[in-house]
Amino acid sequence: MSLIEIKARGRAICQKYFANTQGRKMQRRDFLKLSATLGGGALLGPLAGCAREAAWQRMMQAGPAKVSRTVCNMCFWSCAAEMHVQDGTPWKITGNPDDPHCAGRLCTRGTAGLGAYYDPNRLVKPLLRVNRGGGQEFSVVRWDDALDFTAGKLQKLAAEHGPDRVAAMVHGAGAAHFAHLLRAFGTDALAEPAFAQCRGPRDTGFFLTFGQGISSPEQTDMENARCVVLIGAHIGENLHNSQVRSFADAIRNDATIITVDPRFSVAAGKARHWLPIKPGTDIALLLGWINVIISERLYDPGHVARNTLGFAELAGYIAPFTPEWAYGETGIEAARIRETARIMALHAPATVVHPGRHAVWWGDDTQRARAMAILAGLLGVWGAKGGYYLAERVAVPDYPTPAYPVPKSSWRDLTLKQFPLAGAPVTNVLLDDMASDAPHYRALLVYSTNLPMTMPNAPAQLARAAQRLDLIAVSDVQPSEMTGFADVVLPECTYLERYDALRNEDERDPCIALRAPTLPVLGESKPGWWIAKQLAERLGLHAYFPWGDYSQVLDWQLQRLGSSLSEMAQVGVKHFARQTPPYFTPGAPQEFKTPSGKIELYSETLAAAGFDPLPRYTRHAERPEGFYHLNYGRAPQHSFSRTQNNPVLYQLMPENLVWLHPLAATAFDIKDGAYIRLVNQDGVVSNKVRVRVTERTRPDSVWLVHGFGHTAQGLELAYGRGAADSSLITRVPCDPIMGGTAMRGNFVTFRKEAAA
Ligand SMILES: Nc1nc2c(c(=O)[nH]1)N[C@H]1C(S)=C(S)[C@@H](COP(=O)(O)OP(=O)(O)OC[C@H]3O[C@@H](n4cnc5c(=O)[nH]c(N)nc54)[C@H](O)[C@@H]3O)O[C@H]1N2
Ligand SMILES: Nc1nc2c(c(=O)[nH]1)N[C@H]1C(S)=C(S)[C@@H](COP(=O)(O)OP(=O)(O)OC[C@H]3O[C@@H](n4cnc5c(=O)[nH]c(N)nc54)[C@H](O)[C@@H]3O)O[C@H]1N2
Ligand code: SF4
Ligand SMILES: [Mo]
Repeated sequence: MSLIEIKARGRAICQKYFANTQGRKMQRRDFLKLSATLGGGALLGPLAGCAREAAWQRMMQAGPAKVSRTVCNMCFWSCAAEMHVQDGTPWKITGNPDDPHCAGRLCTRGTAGLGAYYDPNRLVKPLLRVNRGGGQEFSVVRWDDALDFTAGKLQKLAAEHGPDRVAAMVHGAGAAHFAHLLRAFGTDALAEPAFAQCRGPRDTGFFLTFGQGISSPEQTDMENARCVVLIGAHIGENLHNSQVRSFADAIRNDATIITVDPRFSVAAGKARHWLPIKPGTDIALLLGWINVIISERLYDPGHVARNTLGFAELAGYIAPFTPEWAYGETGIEAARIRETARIMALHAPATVVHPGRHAVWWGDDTQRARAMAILAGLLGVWGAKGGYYLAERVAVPDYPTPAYPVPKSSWRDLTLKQFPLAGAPVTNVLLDDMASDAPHYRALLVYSTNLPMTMPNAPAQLARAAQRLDLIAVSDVQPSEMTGFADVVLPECTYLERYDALRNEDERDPCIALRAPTLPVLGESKPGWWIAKQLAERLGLHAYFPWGDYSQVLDWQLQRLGSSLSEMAQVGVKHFARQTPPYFTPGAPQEFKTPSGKIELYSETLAAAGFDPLPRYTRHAERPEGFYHLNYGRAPQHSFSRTQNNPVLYQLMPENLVWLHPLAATAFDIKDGAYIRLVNQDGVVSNKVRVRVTERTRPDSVWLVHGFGHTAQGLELAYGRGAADSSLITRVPCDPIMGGTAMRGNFVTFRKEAAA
């Protein structure tokens, strides 16, 4: 099929698909039609809900579907998937039944992958900025021009300042190709938003306590738990496939669910105990719980003596933090704090204190993670059945290439001065530098991350950086907000059209999965590995990319694991035997990778770096008169800011709504369904957004799903729909320990819109 044909087909399908719904309120009927299709596990490609009859007819007449195997990239859970193509026409994507990440069923977003493939707004040709500093004008260029331009800028920069002066911000599986390229070039400044905008504080807090961070998938043994404690973690709306399943197992097994959330989340609806905490006071609750467990001696003294360090210091420190004290901070009655602490201890070690994932809340987030880790450590749940299992990964060998040069400067030079215990490069440190008057980093490569909506205050900083840097190169699949800052746009094909590095993560049962092309490449878009290799060749780095096609690398690795590319094409997922048991032997001494080899309740490492060795509770800013906490999170139909333009998911959820408590709505005389604007504490005004009046949020907070409110005009469906939490998050303290950008301490009031 030619590009023109594919695009024409995509357009026609998409137009038919939402012709009835675009520009007006989505009808319940439309939703049911589609969700019925989705619920049945068979999304009829982008045809669902429009020409359903025709599709059925065709299916009945068509031959058997051809199935090929790959890995989903609609979010980072990376479920193994199967593409079904019938008579040359993509039909549906389903889950690989052999995959522990999905157990054969993809989520809403995963089944909508064809929407990403056929999105008529996709980038299919390289672009070069016309006149820098002017408007956003790009001209379509040949790949050679785009690659020569990019490599030329990098070479000039290396000659004048050194290759270490290039930084990259990357996310997802394809990032590995660009990391390899830039390490070979001579820089180590490769930051992911998954650290300082997401999991960094959690992993740092657990690392300090247990000697290792929490991985993805989180090693929570919910299917065997008797008690699950969710602090914020809004599983169900946060839709990580097998995690939702194991949470459902816990519910089915009648485990006691304790949910701490200022909002009546989906998970709270399944909980025996919902603790609607005052936002920002979780450390007080955690200290109150620890106080109960210690003062009532609800811990196993044998475990504490054998496996922990600093219990005496903790016990002394915790004494004043009684449940009565915690009530004053959190608004949760002392009796409920006692009761829930006793339940956790009763079921320990089969108690999952879920570590959460998006952990950048208030700026003392590593300390909150520490408090959670201390609670888990006291209860002895690490390495215990029904607590945290011990994860393992497969030893996938690296394809042999020369050693990387030692960069002349390291990301650590800038970062550790500010954030001494940052275990990974910090995006905001790099961006602060690039927006400063004399930046150390002079070029930025961005791969698969939409920084303007991902990093608070990024648009203004990127605008400054664009004035100062020699190069901003962006690889994306769609004309996102980020591409608006690019000098050169390198269009990647979607995950359905390419190979990527093997999925190899810390698992309960070690396994690998292969992302492989399942559909023809659309237009001139190219896989990330190809783009990286082409740049390498222009930079004289052939030796690092000594293969012709990335499938050779994969086959080489797979052969050494006793498999092959052709076997993986058949199975999609391959399992390996565990080397060690998934749990510690009960009663035996345990070993941790901390300096002391024990669970560090008291942290010498923190003390030595000048931080509180035991978690300190600090009060955060109170909301100003007439303002409300801005709370945000996920909806099952969307991922971050990447799916709002997907025609299938657009149909399911075209805009976000702002949740207001009836008391707030009454105070401002705002009706359910009205459009309003949100105005934050610094006077920033949002797009207009529709109101949902509901008691599911606390009277002091509003709720918004992240990812909406796009300003990139090339995203024809998503542009201007809903409000962007990211634009309203302007007060952003950083976690002093690891640099995470705290996003929760922002407040909004309301501006009414004249009825349209
Ligand atoms: N559908 C979908 N699922 C996703 C994603 C997606 O984009 N779409 N993204 C994935 C990724 S990368 C991540 S990191 C996760 C994020 O998902 P989580 O880790 O679950 O997110 P959090 O932001 O920690 O938690 C959000 C919840 O915290 C509550 N909350 C707000 N303030 C407070 C507070 O002060 N205290 C307490 N206790 N709770 C509070 C909110 O009401 C909300 O219910 O989701 C993952 N799953
Ligand atoms: N305000 C606010 N900010 C947040 C969050 C929040 O809830 N609110 N959540 C935080 C969290 S938990 C996380 S993990 C981060 C996530 O942050 P990001 O990883 O930046 O997530 P997205 O917003 O989905 O942006 C992904 C970009 O990659 C592009 N893309 C998608 N697929 C591909 C592909 O296959 N190849 C290439 N080259 N590009 C692709 C998309 O078009 C999009 O431009 O955001 C963080 N920032
Ligand atoms: S959880 Fe859903 S979107 Fe994420 S990888 Fe799995 S199927 Fe894809
Ligand atoms: Mo995240």
